[in-house]
Amino acid sequence: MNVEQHRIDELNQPELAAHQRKLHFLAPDIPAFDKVMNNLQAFNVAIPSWALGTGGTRFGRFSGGGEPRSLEEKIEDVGVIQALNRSGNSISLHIPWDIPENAASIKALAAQKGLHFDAVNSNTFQDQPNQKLSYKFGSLHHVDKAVRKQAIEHNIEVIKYGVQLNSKALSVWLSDGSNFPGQLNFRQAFQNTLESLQEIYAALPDDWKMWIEYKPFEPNFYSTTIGDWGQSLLLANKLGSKASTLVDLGHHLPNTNIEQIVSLLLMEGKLAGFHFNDSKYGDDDLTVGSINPYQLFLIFNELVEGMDARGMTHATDIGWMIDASHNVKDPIEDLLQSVQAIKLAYAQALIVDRKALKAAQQENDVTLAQEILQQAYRTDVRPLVAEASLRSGGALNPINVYRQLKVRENLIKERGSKTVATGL
Ligand code: PSV
Ligand code: MN
Repeated sequence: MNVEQHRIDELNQPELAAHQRKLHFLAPDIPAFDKVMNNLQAFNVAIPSWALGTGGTRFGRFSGGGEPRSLEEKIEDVGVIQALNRSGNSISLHIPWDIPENAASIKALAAQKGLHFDAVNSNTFQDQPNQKLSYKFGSLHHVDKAVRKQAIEHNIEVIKYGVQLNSKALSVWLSDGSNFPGQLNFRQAFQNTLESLQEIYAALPDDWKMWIEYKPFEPNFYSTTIGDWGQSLLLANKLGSKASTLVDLGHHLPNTNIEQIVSLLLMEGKLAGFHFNDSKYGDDDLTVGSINPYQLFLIFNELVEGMDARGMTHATDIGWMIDASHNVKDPIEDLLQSVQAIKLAYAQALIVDRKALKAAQQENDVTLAQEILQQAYRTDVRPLVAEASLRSGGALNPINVYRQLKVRENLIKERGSKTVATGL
């Protein structure tokens, strides 16, 4: 479904006066207003192709209506998101869930919607029909060289698909690990993983990156071979400058200080980027900002400070991606909410009084340092995010416009009420 610009403009109209009132009230308190606006307008988050369908759990799946039945339809859905919020201008593919059979036409369709392709993700955590060897006991870390070879070849094939689409990064997440003590020789598993990754790394084009994601548990419950940021960073350092560590917010044990991890990875030039989501217990894949928006702000606070310290461009120098999938919401609404939450946290981080914070830190003025951070966090920055969207041609309130346009109802008419998208 195409969302036409004039419809967005029309539906913005009734909200315009209230928006301008709120913006005029807030603007004098934002010293670098134009800079904040430029940053917000430039900021985009990649949409994962696997989040456009309804997610399931191991207990079942309740599919929603009008789910995309093909990669083309997923691109259409991302096009809707991009039209509404002007901050979702790319799509990240998971292979083989979404194989671009005809790269040229897929690329053209995406371009038509103002989209390009972000990182490509390999999948050696599931067995595919007709696959020769099983990944039951892992892939790149497997004790059997033949299994490792098969998994290496899959990753190289994924790079080839990515090259056709003009992607620039391979994102690797391994479920490799063990379920019981004694099952695995940790050193051997790590060495096998390193050697496998080295072969994949050798196949990366010059201008490509390899992003190494870590996760402490699930689907293995005793050990994961790339279980934390230390193990990922170790691999990235051994592999070379194209390899770095990808932080998925849901891949930490409870109460981990993720913002500190982010700060140090940035300092080392080894922060690949993010898979954003939120969680209460484990890798819950809930809507970004729905459980712990303060943590999200603290992460963005470190990102802005750390990226500025290295002279990096916020919008493009690391990978920003959502990795959430929900089982009871409309996936497009869920993604719109996630992007919105990310932009709010980013806006709050942009308005932190850095000079004052630095001075307070230097003086060990703990109270003042906390006040400064919370001053930014407690500022209602929604008018800033809405204004950035408006200036880029998006909706003041994307969810509201989405509902008024009856996008889901139209998709159900077009695609039916019992469609199932590929993914988890
Ligand atoms: C694993 O939990 C993960 O975070 C990886 O990024 C996978 O690619 C993705 O989820 C699959 O949903
Ligand atoms: Mn992830």
